[in-house]
Amino acid sequence: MRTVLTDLLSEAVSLLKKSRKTIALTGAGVSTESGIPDFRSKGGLWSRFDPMEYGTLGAFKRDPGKVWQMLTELVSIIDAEPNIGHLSMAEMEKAGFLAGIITQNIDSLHQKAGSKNVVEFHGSLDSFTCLYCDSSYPLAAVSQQDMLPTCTQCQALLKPDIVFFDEQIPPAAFSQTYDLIHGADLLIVAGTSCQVVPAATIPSTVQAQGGKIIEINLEPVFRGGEAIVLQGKFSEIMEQLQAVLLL
Ligand code: CNA
Repeated sequence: MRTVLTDLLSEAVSLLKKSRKTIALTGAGVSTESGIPDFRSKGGLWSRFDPMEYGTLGAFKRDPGKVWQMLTELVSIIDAEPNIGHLSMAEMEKAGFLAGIITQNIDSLHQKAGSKNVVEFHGSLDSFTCLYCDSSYPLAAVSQQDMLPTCTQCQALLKPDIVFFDEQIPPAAFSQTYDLIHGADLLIVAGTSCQVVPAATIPSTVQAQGGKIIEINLEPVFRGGEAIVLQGKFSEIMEQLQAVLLL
């Protein structure tokens, strides 16, 4: 007898096989198994750092040292490696089952895993820009400095190229996202609590054009008939999906 999860996996695989264009929306939960804490899970960053005190550009400019206490935990991503879930998504893209990924993550692990078409909706921690003269620095150069990295040209503060809560989504990320959404009839929503707008509106945009949703999460956001909900660890579920899909 098949388990419920196995039935749902088969349903998901059949949707993936039928789909003309599948895309993915990923969040911090896809990288927890690579050792990077997410925001909202138990023990996540927001249980220790208040988002409004640590997650805004205003806070960063007011008290950069304080915001760096939180950023330091994320800078550890320089050593993080993609997990089997990231690798499976890259394989799905290579095999033609995934047109691209819109990620809210700033850790570049999808690209490290080999995914080619990745939109970084909230920017990336891979580089830093001087708040005064706009000089750009790679993360490797910055992480060798102490906390509060400064520009070697003008000594002003460096800001990571991530999108804080009070900043706009970079226009290029927006247009790439809407290019990807165009014509998508299936969206995999993985490891996100879907609480941060405008990224959180992507599932309903895809649904509004007749698209279906497959959700992968430890504690799913979509319930009932709105989505195929694969509840569990991203890496385990993606590995199973990929195995059946790429038989
Ligand atoms: P979130 O609000 O912390 O939600 C994470 C979701 O993932 C939750 O629903 C969890 O249940 C789920 N989850 C956790 N672990 C797993 C797992 N192993 N398998 C499946 N599901 C899991 O994070 P969101 O991405 O929704 O919020 C968007 C923020 C988080 C963006 O601005 C990111 O920049 C930011 N962020 C990114 C990183 C990163 O780049 N790795 C880390 C922390 C925060």
